Amino acid sequence: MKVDLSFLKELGIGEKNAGAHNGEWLQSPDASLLEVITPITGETVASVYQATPQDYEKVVAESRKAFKYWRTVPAPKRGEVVRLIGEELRKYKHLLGKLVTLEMGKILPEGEGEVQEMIDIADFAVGLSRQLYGLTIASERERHRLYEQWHPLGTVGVITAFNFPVAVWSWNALIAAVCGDVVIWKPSSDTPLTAIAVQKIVDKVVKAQGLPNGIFNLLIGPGSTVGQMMLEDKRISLVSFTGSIPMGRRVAEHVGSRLGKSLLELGGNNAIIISENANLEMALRAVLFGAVGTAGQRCTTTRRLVIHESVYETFVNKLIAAYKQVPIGNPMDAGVIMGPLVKREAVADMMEALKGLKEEGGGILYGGELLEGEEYACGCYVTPCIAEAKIGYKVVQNETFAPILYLLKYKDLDEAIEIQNGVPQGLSSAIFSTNMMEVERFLGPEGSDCGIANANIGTSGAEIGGAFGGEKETGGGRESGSDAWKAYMRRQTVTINWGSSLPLAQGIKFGE
Ligand code: UN1
Repeated sequence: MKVDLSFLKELGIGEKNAGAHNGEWLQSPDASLLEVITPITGETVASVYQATPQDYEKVVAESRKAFKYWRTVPAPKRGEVVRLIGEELRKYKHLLGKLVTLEMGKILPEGEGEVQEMIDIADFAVGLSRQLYGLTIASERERHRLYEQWHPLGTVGVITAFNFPVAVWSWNALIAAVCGDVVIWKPSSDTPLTAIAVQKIVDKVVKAQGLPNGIFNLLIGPGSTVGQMMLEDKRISLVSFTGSIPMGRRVAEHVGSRLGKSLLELGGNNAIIISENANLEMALRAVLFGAVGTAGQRCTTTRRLVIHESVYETFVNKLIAAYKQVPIGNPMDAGVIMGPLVKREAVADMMEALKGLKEEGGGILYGGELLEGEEYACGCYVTPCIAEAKIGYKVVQNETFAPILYLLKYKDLDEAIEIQNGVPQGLSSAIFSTNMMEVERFLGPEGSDCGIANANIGTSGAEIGGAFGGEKETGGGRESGSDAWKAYMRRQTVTINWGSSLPLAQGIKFGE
C-alpha cells in the first residue's frame, strides 16, 4: 500500500508545523514534536510542534482581546465572515477530505462528506446570524416591557475527537462565531494536520477581511497539559467536549468545580430494533452503513441489533453474507468501504473487548480478526465483527470504538425497548418497522431514551439541521442545528418600566 503525500503542500502542511495559532503561528523553542502517523500504512507523514504553557497564555490573552471587538460586530456581519469561510471550504472539499482520510483512515467519500458537513453548518450559521431570537413576554405590570435577549459568552474552548476531526469543530466554532464568541480549538493529537489545514483556510478569510487576531485560535497539545489548562481556566466561558465518557466526566468535574459551562457530547451505544414488520433489505443496508461505516468509529455507530425472534435467523444470515462482501483496504481507493482503525491501540481495545465477550459466554459469528500480510503491515486493519451477546454483558454495556456489532434477540416490543434503553449511554437509536403503532410507541415517552431516535433509517449519519447529542452518560449536550446555538450565548432577562410609577411584581406593597 502506498499513500501520495504531495497534496499536503496544497493545504499548507509542511514537514514540521507550528501547532499553536492566535492569528500568528506560535512555536516556542522548547516545544516538543508530535509525530503524525497515517493508519493507512503506519508511516510518519509530518510532525507538529506542540503548544507550551507560554503559547497557551498567548492564545488565551489574544482571544480575550479579540472578544472585546467581536462581540460588538452585528451578528449578520459575523455571519458574512462565516459565509466566506464556507465558500473557502467549498474550494478545499476534496483536499481536506483527503487529509481527513490520510490522518484517521475513514474512506474518501466519508472524508469528503465530513467537509460537506462543515459547509452545511456554515450555511446554517449564516442564516442563524439573523435569527438569534429572544422572546417578548407579557408583563404583569402596566407600562412595563419584559423580554429576553442573548449575548455572546466569551472564549469558547472546543475539544474535538479524532473520528470527526473537522466537522465537530465546525458545529461548535461556526455557530459560536455568529453568536459573537471567540474560539480556541484543541483537536485530538491523532489528527492535528486537519486542524492546521482548517486553521489556514479560516485565517485566509480573517486576514482578507482585515479582522483582528484571536477570533479563531488553535492549540495542539496533550490533554493532560493544554486540555487541563482549558478546564481550569476561568477565562474559558464554555468548554465544548466531544469524546469518551471517562474524559467527559473529567471535563464536567473540573469545569463544574469552577462553575463554568460545559457542553458534552460523549459516547454512544446505539441500537437498531429490527421488528418482524421491518423491510429487511432496507434494514440490512442501514446496519451495514451504521456498523461498518467509518470502521465502527462514529459515536453514532450501530453497536447493537435487537432483532425479533421470528426474523432473527433470516436477518443474521443476510448480514453475515453482506459482511463477507465488505471490501477492506486503502481508504483512498474507490470501492473500498472499510479502512483501518485509527491506530494500533484501537485494534488492541477491540481484541480486548472480544476476549471479554468470549469470557462472558458470547460467541463470534463473523470476523473480528486482525488482517495480516504486507498490505496490512501497519497492524490497523481488522475484519468487522458480528457477535451474539446478552444485554447484561460488561462488553455490551461499554462503548468499544471499533466495528463490533452485538446481536440480541427479543419477543415483544416492550422487551426490545427495554434492551435498547438498557445501557448507560443514550445517544442514537432506531427502529425498522412498517407498523406505525410500533414506530410511534418507540418514538413516544415510553420508547427510546436517546437524544436521537429514528424510524426506518439507521443510527448514524445525522443531518446538521437537528440538534445533535444524547442523554444519560452521553452527557446531555446538544450541538449543531435547531436551537443548539443557545449554549454558546448567555440569556438576559430585561424589564423596562416606561411608566411613571413603580409597581412591584406579585402585587407587593412596600412602605406605602
Ligand atoms: C461523531 O461521531 O462524533 O451522525 C459525530 C453522524 C455524523 C456525526 C457523527 N453526522 O454520524
